[in-house]
Amino acid sequence: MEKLIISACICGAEVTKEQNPNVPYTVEEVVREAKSAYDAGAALIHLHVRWDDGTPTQSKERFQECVDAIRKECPDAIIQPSTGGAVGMTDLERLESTDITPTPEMATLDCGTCNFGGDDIFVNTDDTIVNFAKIMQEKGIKPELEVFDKGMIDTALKVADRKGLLNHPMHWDFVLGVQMTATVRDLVYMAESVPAGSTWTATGIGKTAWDIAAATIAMGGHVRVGFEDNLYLSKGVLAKSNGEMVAKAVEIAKLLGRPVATPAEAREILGLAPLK
Ligand code: KMH
Ligand code: ZN
Repeated sequence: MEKLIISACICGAEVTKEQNPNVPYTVEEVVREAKSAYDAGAALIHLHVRWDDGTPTQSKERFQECVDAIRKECPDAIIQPSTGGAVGMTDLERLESTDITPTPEMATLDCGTCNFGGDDIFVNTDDTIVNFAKIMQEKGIKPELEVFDKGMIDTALKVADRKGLLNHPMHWDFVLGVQMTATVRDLVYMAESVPAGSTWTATGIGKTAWDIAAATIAMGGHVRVGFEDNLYLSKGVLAKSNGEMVAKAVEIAKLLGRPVATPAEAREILGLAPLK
C-alpha cells in the first residue's frame, strides 16, 4: 500500500481557545503547532491564519509572515494555505493566501456550497469554483479539492474538470461530518466516486475523527488530523497539541502496518515537484 501522507490542519478558522486553549492564534503559536505536527510525522500543513485576537483572516501579509516563520522550523513541509477562509469572506479575500512568495505548491479549492452550522452558509458557487481553479492552474498551484459530500465531487467534475481546469491526477479531501454524515459507508462511497488515479485524504469532524482516520489508513487513503477538525485526543481528553494528534495517527498507521510518508515522499505521491 502507498505510504501514508499525514496532513495537519493546525488552526482552522472557527475553533477557539475557549474550546481548547492550545488552538493557535499568534504567529508564534502557529509555528509551535506546525512544528509539533511536523516533528510527529506530518508531511503537510493545512494552514489558516488568525489575527492575535483569534479573528480569522486571509490577509496576504499575515499568511506570508506565518509561512516564512513555519518554513524556518519545518524546512521541507508542504505548506497548503486555505482558500476557504471563513464563512462570509469574499472570493477576493479568500484568494489572498495564494499571493504569497514563493507561490504555494498547493492550496485548498472548495467544491460546493454547504450549511456550516446554525445560520452559516459556506458559499462556493460554480463561478467561484471555476475562477479559483483557473487561477490555481495559471499559478501552478495543485488544488486539494475539498468536498463535503458526494455532490461536490460531481460539481467539481462538471464545472471545472470538463473545462480542463483541473490537472490530473487530482487530489481530494473528503471532509465528513459537516454536511454529510461520517461513517465508513460514507467514506467508501466518496473514495469510489473520484476519478481513477486520484489520490485522496479524509477527515472526520469532531467525535468522528478517529474512526475516519483509522478506516482511511486501512483503506489506503491519506489522513488529515488537527484542531481545525477535532479538539480531542480521545473521548473527553483535549489534545495538548496538533503533534499529539499526528502522533496518534502515526501509531494507528504503525498498528496497521502502513508506513508514513516523509515530505519528499508525499511530494512524489501528490505529483509535486521536488523541493529545490
Ligand atoms: N473554514 C471553512 C469555512 C478550506 O480550508 O478550504 C472553510 C474551510 C475550507 O476550512
Ligand atoms: Zn481549512
